[in-house]
Amino acid sequence: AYESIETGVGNTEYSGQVTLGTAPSYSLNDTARGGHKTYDLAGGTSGTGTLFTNSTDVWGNGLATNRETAAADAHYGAAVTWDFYKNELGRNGIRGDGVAAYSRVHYGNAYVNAFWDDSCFCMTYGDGTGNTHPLTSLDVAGHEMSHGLTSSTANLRYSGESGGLNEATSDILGTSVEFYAANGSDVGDYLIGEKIDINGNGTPLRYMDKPSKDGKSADYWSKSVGRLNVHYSSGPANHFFYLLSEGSGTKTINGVTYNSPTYDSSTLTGIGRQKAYKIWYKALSTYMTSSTGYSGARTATLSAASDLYGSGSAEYNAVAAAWKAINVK
Ligand code: ASN
Ligand code: ZN
Ligand code: CA
Repeated sequence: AYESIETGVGNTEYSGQVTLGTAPSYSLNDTARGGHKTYDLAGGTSGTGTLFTNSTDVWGNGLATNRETAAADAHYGAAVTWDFYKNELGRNGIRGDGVAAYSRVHYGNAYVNAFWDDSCFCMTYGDGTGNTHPLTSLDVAGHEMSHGLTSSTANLRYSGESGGLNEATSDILGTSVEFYAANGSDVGDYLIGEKIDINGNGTPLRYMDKPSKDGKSADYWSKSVGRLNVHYSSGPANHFFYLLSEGSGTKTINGVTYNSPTYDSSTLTGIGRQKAYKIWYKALSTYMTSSTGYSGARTATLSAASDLYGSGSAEYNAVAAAWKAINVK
């Protein structure tokens, strides 16, 4: 689904060979997508860094030892996320104003994180363990950029239940971006960070079909869920999204086998991820507020499903059933 009118070639670490916006010749500046630029922090931890420029229009070599490689991944991730917002959500950039954020790579030394920052309107990526696994995979880029989208819409407060919903929104949209790209090795999955080897043993950072597989996340809502770290209280909402998209039980998608349980032992049939993310986005941008928790997210998504597909539609009923299946009634 990803196309570029530009001619730059990116040899990424995680997404194979891709096309990049590189105008004027040659810099990492995507003029077709709000002028999104990618900068080199070169180990620094502040400031904007230096815009990536090049004498040829080939960027990176697929290896983290080449410092353009992480830049190619980050630049590509921002472009696909931009296209996903535009073509799937009908949104012109993070704020809906056609203006791009920017990306910074090579933050610090062996820094194992990536983050969005409202104050710079930018995304930042560390180089990961041993500086060999930069945090620039497509799902992570989509996750970070979607923190900007959440800030521009519901602005879910980053603590308690609203914080879990903020995190889940980034996982839901980051995952949706990965499926949308369907490019080369990015076939799409319901795992977060499966390519960055953040645990050193090949396992992903998070699992949407059964979030507790990470050892920390909750599968279901309970009164105590809001006391968890936001990256674990996101679990029930990620699980909701998986169940709404794909249904319960065992399912193999693009070679990955999932097994998604339900709180009430109900059997669910999914409505497909495209309808699911359209419902989530409409809820986020129309009905959720900074203090929305799980109960409010249920109401918001039911209102969104009603707007999009009709109250009492199969989609509306599937939303209600998926919330019940994670113990939100
Ligand atoms: N990578 C993390 C995230 O986007 C950074 C953080 O904890 N805010 O959630
Ligand atoms: Zn996050
Ligand atoms: Ca993934």
